[in-house]
Order: sequence, then structure tokens, then C-alpha cells
Amino acid sequence: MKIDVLTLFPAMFAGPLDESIIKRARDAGLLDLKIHNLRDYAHDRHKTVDDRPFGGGPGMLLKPEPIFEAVEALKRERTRVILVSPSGRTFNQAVARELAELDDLLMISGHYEGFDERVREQLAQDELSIGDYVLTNGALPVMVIIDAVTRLLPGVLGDDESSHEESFSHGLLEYPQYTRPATFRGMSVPEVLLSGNHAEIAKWRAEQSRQRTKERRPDLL
Ligand code: JF5
Repeated sequence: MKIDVLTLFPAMFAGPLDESIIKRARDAGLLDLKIHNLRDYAHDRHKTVDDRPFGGGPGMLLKPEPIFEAVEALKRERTRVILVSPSGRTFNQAVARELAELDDLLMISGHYEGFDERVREQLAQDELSIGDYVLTNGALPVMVIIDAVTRLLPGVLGDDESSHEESFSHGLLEYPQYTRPATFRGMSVPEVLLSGNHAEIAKWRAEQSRQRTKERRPDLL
């Protein structure tokens, strides 16, 4: 998969995507990730990327020209162009699975009060939010999306890391898990998990998942 990112803060991307599973995916050629500075596509002397909204009001908007020129330079035949802002549809595991099917993404990180509406209408096929809160810019949400999508690409996870059993794949929260020691600082592991009775263990885990989901995330039931 090829992912291009357009951002005013390319330095934020150094680090989080150079570690662990994402690093391994990049080194293996499963993810080709390129970070581009939106300011490089501003061609006036002052490298202006923002301007005041027509009609007044607080804050600044990202100007359309640098974004249009960057997208025209970077996008290919099959590229899905995605804006990242709090106004998008909410990203979740189903959206991650959908994006993991594609070959080519171009994500544009929002900033200030957001995008000139013509960017939305003409350039973007999609707009994603990672949740109902406001960040200073879209770099962290873009990295969250890249992480969630990359781990779903064929060959990225080893058998031990495999995702099919995890939360949101079966639609419930994970059951409680324990490893050795069986008693730690006076806290012991539930008896059933030490019983060797695999049917009872499966029943206990299913019940714990359901209870925990009902308590913490009733919206999932
Ligand atoms: C951004 C205008 C983009 O704050 C976010 C965000 C929150 N959930 N998902 C994304 O993105 C940065 C802020 C203001 C456009």
C-alpha cells in the first residue's frame, strides 16, 4: 500500500511510524509511506498556506491553491484522497478494514479552522474524524489511521500478533487476561483459568466479555 500524507508539521511524523510493527511493514515494502510538507506547495514569497474566512469569523482556513497543487502533483489513477478533521465520518475498525483494501491513499491533515469548502467538494473522496474532540492539527489522527490500517495489511502481523481474536473484530470488549504468577501481591487469578477445563474457560470468557461490554460500552451491544 502507498500512503502519502500532506501536512504542515512533517516533523511530527518522525518517531511514531519508525517503530515496531509499522517500521517492520515499511522495511518489508508492505507500506510505502511518504510525508509531504504542504508549505512546499505554496509559491508566494511568504509561503502562505492560510487565509481569513470570507464573511468574517474567528480563525484561519487552509487556502485552496497549495492543497489543489499538492494533490494534483501527488495523486495517481486510483488514489483515495481523504481529509482528516473533526467534521469527518468517525473512523473505526470497519473503516480501517475498508481502507486496508485500497492500494493508494492520500491523507490531508487539517489545521486552524479547517479547509476551504472547495477542497472538500472537488478534491476529497472522504473525510475522517478519529473522535469527538478537537486537536491542534490532524497529524496525530493521520498517524492513528495509518497505524490501524497498516496492521491489517496482508503479511504485516505475525501469527502471534494476529488480530482476528481482538476487540471489535468480534464486536465485544476483551475478557480479562492473566499471566504468571498465579498469585501476585495477594491477588490471585480466577480459579477457572487454572482448571484446564477449556469449555468452562470459554464460557467464563464469553460472559466476562459481555458483562464488561454492557458496563463500559453498551453502544456496542
Ligand atoms: C483539525 C480543523 C483538523 O482535531 C482533529 C480531529 C479530531 N478528531 N479527528 C480529527 O483534527 C485536526 C482541527 C481543526 C481541521
